[in-house]
Amino acid sequence: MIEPVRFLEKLESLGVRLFTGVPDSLLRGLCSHLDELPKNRHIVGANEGAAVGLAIGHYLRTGRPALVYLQNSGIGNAINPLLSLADEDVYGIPMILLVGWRGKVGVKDEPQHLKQGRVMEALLDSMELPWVVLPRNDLDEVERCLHDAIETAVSRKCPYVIMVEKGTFTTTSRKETAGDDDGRPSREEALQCLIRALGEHTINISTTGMLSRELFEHREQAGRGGSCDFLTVGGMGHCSSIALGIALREREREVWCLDGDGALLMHMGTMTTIAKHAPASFFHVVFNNGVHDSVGGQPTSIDVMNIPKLAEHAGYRLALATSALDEIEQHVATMRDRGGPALLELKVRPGNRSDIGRPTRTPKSSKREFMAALGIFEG
Ligand SMILES: Cc1ncc(C[n+]2csc(CCOP(=O)(O)OP(=O)(O)O)c2C)c(N)n1
Repeated sequence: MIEPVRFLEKLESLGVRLFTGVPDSLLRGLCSHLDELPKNRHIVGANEGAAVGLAIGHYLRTGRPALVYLQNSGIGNAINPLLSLADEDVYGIPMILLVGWRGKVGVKDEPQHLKQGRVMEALLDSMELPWVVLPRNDLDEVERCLHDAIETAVSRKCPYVIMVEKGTFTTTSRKETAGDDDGRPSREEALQCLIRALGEHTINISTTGMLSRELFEHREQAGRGGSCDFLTVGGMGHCSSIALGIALREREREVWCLDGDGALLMHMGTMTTIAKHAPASFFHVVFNNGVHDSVGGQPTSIDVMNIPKLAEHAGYRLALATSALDEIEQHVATMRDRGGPALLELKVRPGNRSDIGRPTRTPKSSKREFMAALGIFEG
């Protein structure tokens, strides 16, 4: 396995001065070291395409390639600026992409990672990007790989992809957050409290990562299948658009979008679409722990922003915030009273139970049940 510190030292010795990306659990060890770099050397992007944009700007101003890190599920966000700007057929911008390879054939993984993992090689080949798998045992080989990658990127003037398999980097244990939480509840506690306040008749769309796992487990334990829950297991950042699509055609029931701060930031423009189309049945709850908790707890940029103010300026009818569990029920009642689109920021602390389960149903059977609960039966 590779020590992240040595890996970063090597990259710095090869002239890499900017590290930017969206965190991934396979890169967890590396990402926690990046967090310790000064703010002008490490930037967590709002999404993977934005990180590619940062790398392009960095090259234009310094003549040096940056490193962009991401999970392979984020490659879709990056394809546009990669192929239509950085590509050697357009501007020709050197950069290194370090990509966590979820769903690699032969490695057990969740359904949402399997297709993306399987098509990775063909996808990179069809993008005509040079790529390699990072060796993980011999440090000399790792150094040669990095050296070749930078040399190729710089001489060909193109992005160069390094794929990272599971178990490549060593990880240190997660930073302790207890005592640093101002008494904020956990995401799971806040979720359970919210679900109680919502009752049985809402449609709930939950965001990517631990929140969906916690929701699923809660339903299983409560003996109800969660048939009115749709888990956004992939497509991070699109939970609110899915909820909007449903709310625009739903007359009877409320649609509650259960979002994360990282996911909200990833495609924040959707908030204006929500406000513009303004379904009265749309309610947005952001579980704000300030970090990408599900993949290792790297900070998001949400701390520079006031979420309720943002929602109000975007045009939501109402926006509230709390970190108190005993205020949730009253806030839900107020939102219902005023009607949507309305937003509630729940300030929660980072972290999750280590034994949290994973959805046991296939995505297809969950979809069928969800649609049937809405009275839609697929042919
Ligand atoms: C496009 C894309 N990029 C990255 C990921 C990896 N990923 C899964 S969950 C997650 C963090 C989500 O953070 P947030 O929305 O703040 O929720 P939290 O985990 O903190 O509850 C990330 C980065 C992904 N699934 N999809």
